[in-house]
Formats: sequence, structure tokens, C-alpha cells
Amino acid sequence: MKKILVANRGEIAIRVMTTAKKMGIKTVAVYSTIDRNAPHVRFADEAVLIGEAPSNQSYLLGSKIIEVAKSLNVDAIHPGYGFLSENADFASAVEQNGLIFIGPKSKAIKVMGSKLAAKDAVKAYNIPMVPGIDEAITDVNKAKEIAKEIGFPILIKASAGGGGKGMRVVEKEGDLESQMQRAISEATSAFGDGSVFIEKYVASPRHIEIQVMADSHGNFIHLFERECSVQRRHQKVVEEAPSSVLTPELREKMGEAAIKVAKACDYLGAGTVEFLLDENKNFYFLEMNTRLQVEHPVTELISGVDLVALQIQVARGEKLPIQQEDLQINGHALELRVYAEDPLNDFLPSVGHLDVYKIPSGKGIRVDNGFEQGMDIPIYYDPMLAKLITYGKTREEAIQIMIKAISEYSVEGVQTTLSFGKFVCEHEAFTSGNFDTHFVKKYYSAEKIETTTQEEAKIAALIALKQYIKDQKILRLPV
Ligand code: MV4
Repeated sequence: MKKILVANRGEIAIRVMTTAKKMGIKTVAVYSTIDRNAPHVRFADEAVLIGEAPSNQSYLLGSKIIEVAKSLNVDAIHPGYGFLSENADFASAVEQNGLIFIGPKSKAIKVMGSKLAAKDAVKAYNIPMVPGIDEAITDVNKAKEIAKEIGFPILIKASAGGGGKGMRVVEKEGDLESQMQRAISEATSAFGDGSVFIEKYVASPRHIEIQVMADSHGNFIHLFERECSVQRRHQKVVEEAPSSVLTPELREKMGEAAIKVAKACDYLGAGTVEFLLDENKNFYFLEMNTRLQVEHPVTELISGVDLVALQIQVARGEKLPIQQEDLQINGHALELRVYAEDPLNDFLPSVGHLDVYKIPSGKGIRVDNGFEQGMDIPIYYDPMLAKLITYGKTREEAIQIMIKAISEYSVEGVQTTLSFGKFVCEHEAFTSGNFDTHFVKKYYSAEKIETTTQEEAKIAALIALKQYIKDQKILRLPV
């Protein structure tokens, strides 16, 4: 593998190319007209314009990207996350064109892209799953029967789903019919597939996911968990590794379950198996994400493993260079997704011009960044500017470094989620580790950070005033 094309943009394109360069592999970037001067374009050895700004005219054009790859004698394509990364047809088209897709086989992507197909695939492997059904349901009366058997509240989910679309909590039988119709129509319009199924609703879960890695020689490892419970409307905001609630025993059990899920779909490369963990620490398999995830850096920091390097090695057909016994957790890592969104205004995208943009650095700080001062933030793509990742010997240390790094991150021209990250890191529920997926809904409101900012401003003003009076006194003394 001498040359890789990265079919992505922003921080993840740079992240992937960084490792490729370290491994002596040449890099090709693709870009849209609006990304002409984007950092990922300059970072690559070669770069090719593939179309207009809207992603369906550029970053989603699989055939065009494959064409570019072939014309530049590229050996492999890395899809990053989002865009074409979980597109089974793209993965198979890449292979049919004699190129390597750095990711799982098309079939595994397809199976795990459907929650019902995923449940079916893992059936024989004794993986704990939320009580419920494993086939699509359309008949309301049948649904009522099942719901009564499971016990309310239940959750209606879309099979094709993602991001909570087509998901409906039903508290009582009387609400079932209308909620089911809503779920079906939402799933149909969002995914073109109205299949829904029913599960027992786990009321206050934590979202724990396990990083897995597989080679083409039948070797599977897991690289521990990431805790992703701090999310807002299915958008993760703060992630960490390890989770503060897993015991070594539970970690091992969940790791083994995750590996079984990967085996069930004949997995290759880096993948993530998502679980819910209930209050009694029962865990349930939810779904598998067949890509490198946004939050992969926290796993890299606590395991010392470069996940992109492993992806490339197994894509080249090599055996995994590490075994399960070689792996251990060292320290604690946190990630804050720095979005150009306004936490004071319902997290509305705050796109615009980066008048000032200075990222923090120092011991225990890693910033996976895709932007620079003077750039405009395009409206066409995800508004994530960077990932602020911190690492400490303990969770407390990682949190303190995060708070300090946030204060040293300087952004002017757009609003960001940095202040929201500070709110999370200073909140008792977060610092104590006693939180679940309802953290943001439960504790956050715009006033919370407005008041802290105001209080801080007051304190700053008082300190300044005190100093001023002191200075005046000193100045007046000789008189
Ligand atoms: C659940 C659940 C409770 N009970 N399933 C949300 C997105 C999808 N991937 C799965 N999700 C959930 N499934 C049962 N049976 C609660 C959620 C859920 C959630 C899961 C992980 C992270 C954040 C979440 C926020 C709201 C709901």
C-alpha cells in the first residue's frame, strides 16, 4: 500500500493522513469547491477537486471518488466517518474496482446497518439484548399483545434508524397505536424503510460502547470501553475512557460480548459495539457501528494504540500486531466535541468567520482539528470544529486539564460548545460519575452558563477593583 485516498474532509481527513504519512504512505485528498483552501487539502500530498459544496455533489459521489483514485494509482480508500463510511455499496464498488476499502466487508456493513438484521445475526451468540421482538411489526393489535407481555413502558424503534429517528417511548396501551403510526411514518420518510420493532424501554441507561478490531486471519481484540452518555438529542458531546462505572469483571464480559458481535458478522477492521447499561449494571447489545468513530482518540490515549495504523495494517492483510493479553488501560481520557453551535441559543449552528482561532497545547492535551484562524465555516457540513481531548493519570486530572484547556482555547467570530464543555466538567453529577443519558436534559439550561459567566465577570471585576485601589494607595504613599 503506497498511496491512500481519504474520502473525507476536516479533522478526520487530517487524522487519517497523519498516520498514513508516519507509515510512509502517500496521501490523496478530495475536496469540494468551498473546501479549496481547507487544511486537509494542503496537508495531503495530492488533492483533487471533486465537485460543488453540497455533499451529494462531492463527498458523497462514490463513483467519482473511485475514478479519481484509479487515475492517481491509489491503492486504498479510507472513508473516515460519516459520508460514505457506512455505505455498503460504496465498499463493494471500491473492491470491484481493484482497490482496498479500509474498513469492513460490504456484507458486514449491510447487516449492521439494519438493527433487525443485526439482532438476527447475533442471535446464536448468546449476547444479552433488551427484552423485545426481533422482527418488523405492522399490526397494532399484535404490537399491543407484545407490549403487554414485555410490560410498559416500551420503546418503538426503526430498524433502519440512527440518531433516534423513528424512536417512540410508549407509556401505556392507549398511546400505542398513534405512536406506532408516527414511528412508521417517521422511519419511512427518513430512511425509506418503515420497519419498526418493539423493545422494553430502559429508562435511565448509560451508553457504553466497546472498540473492537479484527484482522482477516480470524483474530479479534477489544480495546475497552468508551462512555458516551453525555449527549444532547443523540449528538454526543463529551466522551471518556474508561467509564467510571465498569468493574474489571464487567469490562471483560462486555468486551467478550462485543467480540462475539464482531465475529457474528465476520468483521474486519475497526468497529464499535454499542451497549446500554441499566441501573443494575445489566448490559444490552444495541447496535454496531462499522466505522472509525469520532471519539476513537480517547481509546487511543488509554490504550497507547494508533487505531488508524491498525486499520491500515489489517486492510493490507496483515495479522493484528497485538493480542488481547498485551492490552491494558493506562490513565484516563476525555473528549469534548467543539462545535460551532451556540449553547445559549438551543445549540443552533453558529457558522461564520473564525476571526480568532487558537487551540490549546501542552502536556495531556490533544486537539484533532480541522480549522484555522481566518477561515469561514461552511454551512454545508457538520459544524464540528475540532475535538479537544485530554489525558491524565486519573479521571480528576483529565477533567482539570480539560477545564484548563477550554480556558486556553480562543475562538472569536462564532459561538462554540466550549462553555458547555466547561459546564459539564464542573458539574457534580459528572465529576462524581453519577450520570446517565439524561444528563443534559436533566441539568443543563442556557441560564446555567450565563450565570457562571456573569459570576466570573463579577469576580474578575472585584479583583481588578481591589488591585486598582491597592495600586492607588501605593502611588499615593510618597505624597
Ligand atoms: C434504547 C433506549 C432505552 N431502551 N433502547 C437511542 C439511539 C439508538 N441508537 C438507541 N437509543 C436508545 N435505545 C431501549 N430499549 C434509550 C436510547 C437512547 C439513547 C441511547 C444511547 C445514547 C443516548 C440515548 C439517548 C436517548 C435514548
